[in-house]
Amino acid sequence: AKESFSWEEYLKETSSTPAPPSFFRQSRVPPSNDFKVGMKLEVHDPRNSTSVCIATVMGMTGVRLRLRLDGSDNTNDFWRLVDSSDIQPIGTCEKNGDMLQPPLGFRMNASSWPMFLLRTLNGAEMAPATAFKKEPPPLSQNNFKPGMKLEAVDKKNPYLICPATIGEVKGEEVFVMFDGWRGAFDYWCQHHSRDLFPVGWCSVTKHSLQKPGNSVNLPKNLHVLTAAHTPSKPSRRSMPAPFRLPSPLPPLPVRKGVRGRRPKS
Ligand code: MLZ
Repeated sequence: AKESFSWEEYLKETSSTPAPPSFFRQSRVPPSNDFKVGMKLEVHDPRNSTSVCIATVMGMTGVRLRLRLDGSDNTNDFWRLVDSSDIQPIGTCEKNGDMLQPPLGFRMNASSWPMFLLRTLNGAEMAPATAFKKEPPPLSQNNFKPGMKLEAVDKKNPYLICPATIGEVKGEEVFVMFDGWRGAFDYWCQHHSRDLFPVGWCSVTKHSLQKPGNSVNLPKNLHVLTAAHTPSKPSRRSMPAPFRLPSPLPPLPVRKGVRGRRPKS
């Protein structure tokens, strides 16, 4: 049996430090999840954010909801935090004088939307207003520094939260690197992205946290790497000894699809 991932050990092993919780756009005390599977709510269509749609809670993990737009197919589920400003109780839209819209890619003829809406809401269990928590305000400045550890949503597999490292900081943006995946899942995002969490978030909110992958994260500037830069005491996760760089060095795979040996999960 594989032992589960422990930040404490991993931080020691990698001699790294977590980004302070105050750097994240997350509540210091995580909200409670008072939703139930099957409840309906209003949400901004992620593919067309100006329109407000009806969605059903299809699943939950920690304080994240897996949502499906009513009238859409089952291939476009997406995730929102219980304190996301993208979600609101049913009735909010009408109160604001707006109209509920069919999702982009509505399964039926547009003319059947009004009747579909009536049917989908008839007898539906609506999420109570108390389940919607206030979104934390955006932070004034980007305080992240390269090397800081965090927990981040894997945008290619958005049900996963994985150990990650800040790779670069540029203005309002940060480059999120997933530990042990050789760059395959890395992305740039705003420092106040709701997909970034402080170390320990998953554990407190009871969301599962993936283990780092087992590929070595090769530095981008591999050509300047010499034997002198290789760790003298390799940790469990570094390359097996003897670690010799082939000469001449092969080019690093850069494009999607060229990456022939993508590490398996
Ligand atoms: N096993 C899957 C998921 C990997 C998730 C990595 N997250 C940083 C894959 O290899 O695509």
